[in-house]
Amino acid sequence: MKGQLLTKIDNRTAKVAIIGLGYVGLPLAVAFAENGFHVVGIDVDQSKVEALNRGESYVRDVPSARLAPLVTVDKGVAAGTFRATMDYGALDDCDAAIVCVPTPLSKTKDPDMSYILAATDAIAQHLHSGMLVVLESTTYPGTTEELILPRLQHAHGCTYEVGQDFFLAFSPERIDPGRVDYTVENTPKVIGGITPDCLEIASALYGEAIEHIVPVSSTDAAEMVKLLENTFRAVNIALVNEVAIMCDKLGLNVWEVVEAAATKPYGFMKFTPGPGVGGHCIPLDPYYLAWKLKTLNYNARFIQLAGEINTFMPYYVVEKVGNALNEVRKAVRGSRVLLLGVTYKPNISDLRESPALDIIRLLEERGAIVSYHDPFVPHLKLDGEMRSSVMLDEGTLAAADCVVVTTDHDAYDWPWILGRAELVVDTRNATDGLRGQARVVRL
Ligand code: SAJ
Repeated sequence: MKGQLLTKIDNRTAKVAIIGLGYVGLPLAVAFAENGFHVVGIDVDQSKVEALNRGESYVRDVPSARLAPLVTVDKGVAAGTFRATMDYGALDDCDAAIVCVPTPLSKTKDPDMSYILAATDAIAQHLHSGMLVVLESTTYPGTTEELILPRLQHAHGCTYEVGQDFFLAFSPERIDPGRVDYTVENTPKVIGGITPDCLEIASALYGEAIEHIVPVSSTDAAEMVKLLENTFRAVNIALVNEVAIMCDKLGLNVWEVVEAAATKPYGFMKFTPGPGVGGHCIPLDPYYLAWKLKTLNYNARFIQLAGEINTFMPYYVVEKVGNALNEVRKAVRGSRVLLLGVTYKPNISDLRESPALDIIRLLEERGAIVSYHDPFVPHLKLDGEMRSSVMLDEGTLAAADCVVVTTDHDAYDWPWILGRAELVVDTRNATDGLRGQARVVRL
């Protein structure tokens, strides 16, 4: 089986299935198709499947102009192709299935494995000899071996020997939406296999589309690599957030301190304070690791503490807004507060876990009249209530008792804003070095 599969990979006759066509799956599907493979994308969302088969991309990192040439109706096309479907039956003639489905947290911050399990059970129904299965979704160490392997070994009433009849690996996704310098193709790809042959085959396949493969000794190790990467970020962001709080108490400018520390050419990595931590990775991934260690009676203290500090930051920002209003003899209650930028990081439209949403809630709980502007978010639904971005003009700025810079999109003209706002609480140091009529309070 191994020889046959390696040959099909080498001559690109191997058919590749990508399960989950989001910001991870679609770029990967296109990368394989552009490298000469016939790729079938499987997703549960019919509108996505139909859009993709029309050559229309909904993922910013994959322009439609790049997708369209790969979507073919003529199976005779020699080059690589891509088509999307909702039918897992497509796996019957696929040689590889790569799972790129979400791994959210439940309300109690426990891993929600439902998407991975649904995909695994669907693959199991179509598992056949000589198939490679790879999981890319971020998850706790042990998932591939403990949850996926058993379901595939006894697929549809048969017995399949891993490393003989089928091959199983884990390879963490390293997609950073919106980033252009690092892409699927040029970001090193860590891979761990259940057996050495599993690793060899997965490495051969990814090696056809990705420049640098980083093999590790097991799927558990590969799962842990990803969690270290993102826990590293969560902990260091929490550290610099706590440094911001300390600098405030010491009467120091944390931004000056961070910038100066960042001149150290070795042994330091710059992180900046902010209003909290958003996104689909950093606030969530570390809790997958903490959850696993809890089952082993170990308390991952850095992860817990980082989570506490990062989730405290919206409260801290609201406290600063209250103090800033107090300085101009205004109460939070009844004051008009305008947030600039509600996405979780600049120049994207993603609202997931955005701290700006917590700041809106907290300010309204204290009686403020809150509005927002965000060029990427014309409308948003917060706790069931639809809201719309206001026009950003002299009127809205003049009417605001306090303007809060929550996300520093490049589109903002900060000198113009400072020239028209009365009071600005800047959580991103976006107005650093700028002067205007506005009184500016920074983190
Ligand atoms: N943040 C700070 N201070 C910082 C860095 C980030 O407050 O110094 C905040 C951001 O405002 C945001 C949150 O943390 O709200 C997450 O920011 P992020 O830059 O980590 O962005 P993400 O969530 O898109 O993280 C992705 C991750 N990519 C993958 O998981 C494959 C992460 O591993 C990348 O390192 C990160 O992009 C990146 O470097 O841009």
